[in-house]
Amino acid sequence: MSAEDTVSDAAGAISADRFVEISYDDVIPNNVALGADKQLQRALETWRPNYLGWWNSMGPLGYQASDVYLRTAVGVDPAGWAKFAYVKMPAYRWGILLAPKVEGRAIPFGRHKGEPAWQEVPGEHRALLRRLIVVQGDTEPASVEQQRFLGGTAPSLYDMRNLFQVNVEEGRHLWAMVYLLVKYFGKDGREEAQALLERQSGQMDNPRILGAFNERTPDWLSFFMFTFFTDRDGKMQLAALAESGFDPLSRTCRFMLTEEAHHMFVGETGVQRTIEATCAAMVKAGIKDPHDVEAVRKLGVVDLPLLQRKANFHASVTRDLFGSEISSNAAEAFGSGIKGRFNEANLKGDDHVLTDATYPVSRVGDGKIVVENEPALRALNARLLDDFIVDCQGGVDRWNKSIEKAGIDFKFTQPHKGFNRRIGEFGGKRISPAGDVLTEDEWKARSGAWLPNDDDMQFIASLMKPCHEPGKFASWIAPPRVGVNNQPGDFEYVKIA
Ligand code: BYC
Repeated sequence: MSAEDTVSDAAGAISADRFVEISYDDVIPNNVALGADKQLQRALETWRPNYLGWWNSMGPLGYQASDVYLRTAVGVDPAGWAKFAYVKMPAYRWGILLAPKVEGRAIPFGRHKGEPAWQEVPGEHRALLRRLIVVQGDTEPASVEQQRFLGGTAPSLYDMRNLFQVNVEEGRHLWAMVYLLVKYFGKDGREEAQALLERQSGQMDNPRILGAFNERTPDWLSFFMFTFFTDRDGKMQLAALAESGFDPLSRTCRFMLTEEAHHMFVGETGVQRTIEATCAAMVKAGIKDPHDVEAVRKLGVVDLPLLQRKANFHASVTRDLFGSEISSNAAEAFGSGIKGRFNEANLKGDDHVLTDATYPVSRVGDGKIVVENEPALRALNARLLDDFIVDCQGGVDRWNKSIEKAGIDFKFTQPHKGFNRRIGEFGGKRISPAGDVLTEDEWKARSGAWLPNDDDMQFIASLMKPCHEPGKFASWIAPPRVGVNNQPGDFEYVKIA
């Protein structure tokens, strides 16, 4: 039985009423009646081999012939949308899935507030809309490229499977944006769809659009931090786009958010399990001081100050993804009803038009950090960034609980918003994690203690040894509390071929 058959069988086991809306008979699984739109179907079927070519050359290195225990979306009902089965990655059923249409939906914000949501691209906002869809689409394959080499050093089959799950779903998110481009933007949409496969993470001549997606993801700690912080930018941005007055974008993003939750889970629990392994080893060896780095590293686990430096790096690079705090692009996207705020439709206490509203924005003034009120419309990126920082804190608090439980005196903190920024109000300014404004010399003298240094990276690299035996885990990471889909501890998540 082929991997595709396995998934079809699995999908067939889903109750008929849920399954009926997704066609898995088509080459491209979908719930958008693709078969009824021959031109679109042809365009996507033309793009598909190019996508598979990209996947084979830029997707996970190795393991493409292995059976991986993956979930595949088989419906858009939140109560039962996915099915687990062994699949070979190239046979994953990448498809086009939109959340159900809400009849009578109105545009929830901006100048067009209250008008019926658009089912077609509004001509006057076409360029802006296309740009946002392209930027969103560009991040998806970029992250797969960044994570290409990680399978070979997976600390367990469980983690390897999670990596591949994230990868195939980022691939599906690319499909989601390509669907919008090809269906709604004609020839230039098709050209953009092709260009999404041509830019490459970290490539000098043709890099990915946003900074963080050209950074390397060289090791598993980077992967966990990336999925904790950067995938959470994905959540915030998708949530803002899910509010869009352009209904197909809204519906697409709403379904993508369902998948995104797992990616952040992988990141949060990956760091958590690393912390647990460190604390358990320290307790066992009778080491009380988390800053006794030499002693801790000898145990084959990651010292907590190093994890803090990794978090500082990923938090700050990800914060740059929100763009400048003060942005006329963001004001225009909001005013025109294209991109809302986080949780827009449920925000109480304002008019969702924001003509006269203000928002407090932090910046450097007179050698110290000041907070100034700015027109809320122009400060939307600042606001989304603040929402993101709040969202991160829940995970950081849970990490701290584990440390506290182990009786170790250490607490993770998020660095100040201005720390290590390249974009926006703090771009190029020197701010300590505590929020002090520094001179260049002070920064040079102290930043090695705040960001991963060469010694840290070498130590992490020394830990990155594969552990590919079912039920076994590398020394530096604890097993998960529950298996994927409640599978037992020694489950063979990847049958390495
Ligand atoms: N690097 O007014 P500005 C995800 C550009 S992650 C390089 O400051 P704006 C995922 C900007 O493009 C979510 N360039 O900001 C996670 C603009 O250029 P143009 C991805 C940058 O436009 C993990 C110029 O600077 N989705 O899904 O208000 C795995 C001035 O821009 C950067 C989105 O981001 C940067 N960091 O907002 C997989 C949503 N920042 O247009 C996936 C869609 C800014 O003048 N994108 N620039 O040539 C947007 O909403 C906006 O484009 C941004 C920027 C929020 C990114």
